[in-house]
Amino acid sequence: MYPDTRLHYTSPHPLGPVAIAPAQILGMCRLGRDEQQPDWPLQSVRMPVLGPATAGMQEVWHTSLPAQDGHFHDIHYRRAGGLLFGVITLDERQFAMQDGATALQALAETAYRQLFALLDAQHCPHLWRVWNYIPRINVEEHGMERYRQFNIGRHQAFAGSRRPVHGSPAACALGTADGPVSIAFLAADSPALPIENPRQVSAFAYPQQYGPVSPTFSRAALAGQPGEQWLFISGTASIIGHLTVHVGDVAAQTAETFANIAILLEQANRLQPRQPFTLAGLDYRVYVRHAADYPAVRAAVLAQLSEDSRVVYVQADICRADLLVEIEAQGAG
Ligand code: 3EB
Repeated sequence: MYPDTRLHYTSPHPLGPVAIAPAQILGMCRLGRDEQQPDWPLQSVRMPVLGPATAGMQEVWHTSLPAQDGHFHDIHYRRAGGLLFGVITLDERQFAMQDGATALQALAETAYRQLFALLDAQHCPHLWRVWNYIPRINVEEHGMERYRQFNIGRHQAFAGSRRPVHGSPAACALGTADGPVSIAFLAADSPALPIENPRQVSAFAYPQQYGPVSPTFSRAALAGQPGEQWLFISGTASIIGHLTVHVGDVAAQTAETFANIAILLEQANRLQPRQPFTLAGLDYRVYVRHAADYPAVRAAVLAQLSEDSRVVYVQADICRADLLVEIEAQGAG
């Protein structure tokens, strides 16, 4: 990375004017209610926010350098030094079923091919983190669950762009009730170190029972440069090996998810022992399948974290029908 590019993050806070110099904003994510399109890349996540701040929340990625704004096919991106943040928003109705590929599969392949082409053109080839939001992710259409259709298209773009799956970014893939497909990503000119969970089968090596083509993500990624390390923990769930555990028990699923997150922290700290990451030092996004489970999930989260921890809860569909909760986290060390 360029020596003076620093990646900054403003934790989720209620919607309102952004208190950061516009030139230094890389991009933003809004959860819940959508508002005006700002000048910078915006990922609008149409998921109800649970808990007190129900109107909506926003978080901002920014840098120490002025950013350049750009458009590339369907991508709106900003680049500062060796960092690039982009958002792709695509309407499935613009895609047709073709050669046995569903519209969603074609969309996923198109989106990721655009993404990789942009990163190549920008000499910013290293994908650190991807946030995938897909309408009606668990619905079965044309004989296959939509998440599985998405996985086929995504994988085809990885393969077609000669991207090895074992160097996959940290990621998440969640479902909205409706709206477009939205994919946000953070990339850089320096690689991230992928981290796997020894208690889990790597997602890119899942057996066929989860779909004909495996998802392409790493359990976590460690990125940055000496003196500034970022840890991105992918969407993490109550999975041991490749199996969902605690089916039907949302509190136990939450506790098991934290056990997996703790293992990922341990793995990261082994690679980066000087400034260890701690559970308390991370920002969390918690996806709850059933809004009614929010109190139980919150109680199970507070058994792991303190009251003043930075946690946002949203209602989302999770990409395995038996998962009731999924948690992702990130932080600088
Ligand atoms: C899992 O562990 C839960 O398809 O990009 C988590 C994180 C999950 C990322 C993705 C899926 C994805 O399999 C699901």
